[in-house]
Amino acid sequence: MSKSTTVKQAKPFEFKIKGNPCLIIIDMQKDFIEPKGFGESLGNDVSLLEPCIQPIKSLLTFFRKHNFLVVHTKETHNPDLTDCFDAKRFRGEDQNPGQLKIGDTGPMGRILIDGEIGNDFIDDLKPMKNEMIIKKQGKGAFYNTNLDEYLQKNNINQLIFTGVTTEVCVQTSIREANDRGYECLIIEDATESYFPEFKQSTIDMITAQGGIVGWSCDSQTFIGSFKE
Ligand code: TIU
Repeated sequence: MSKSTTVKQAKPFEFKIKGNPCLIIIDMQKDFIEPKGFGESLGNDVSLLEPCIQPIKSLLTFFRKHNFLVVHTKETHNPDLTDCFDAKRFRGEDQNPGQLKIGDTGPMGRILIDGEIGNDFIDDLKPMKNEMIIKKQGKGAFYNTNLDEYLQKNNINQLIFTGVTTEVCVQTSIREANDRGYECLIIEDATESYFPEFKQSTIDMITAQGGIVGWSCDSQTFIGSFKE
């Protein structure tokens, strides 16, 4: 059990595990990680996100082995787009008239639409049947979802954050979680951004000022702490 585990090398100081932690995997969907999805439609080089896949797989295996809770989030919209603000859907349309936007049909199906191939999780990180999937329309995992309720019901107080992209959906979700009273640890090698410098800045912002938003460490440091 985790009761006495401490991640001694966490930044800005040790992270004491006080109960069972929950692994939060943010938006590991083809739409962001594979070509011809939403991420690429925004002009990004999606190959930059690939390095975080293996560390997330290692953490997922570890959490499953210990029977710790796992939550997978998914940025998604209904096919009729009634749950998508125009401010999100049409952002940048005038600047990039030829680009696919949310709801348009691309090679992986309709961009960011629930049930389409591109909107599904990548093959390496498919949820198991017993794992919670949180569908979200915003960047934050708590906005307009029942994530907080689900975590409270399961007596979770500490969240281990992974996924993409670091400064958009991951950072928004960590800030939402911190304001709701959760202790948050971001796993540095288990998150990526289309902008490496934004990833580093995000981790620095989270851990600065005595951990104003949370803690950080890498995946092997986290897993290794349970063996000490
Ligand atoms: N564009 C970008 O960096 N991210 C998103 O739109 N969503 C998530 O971060 N998942």
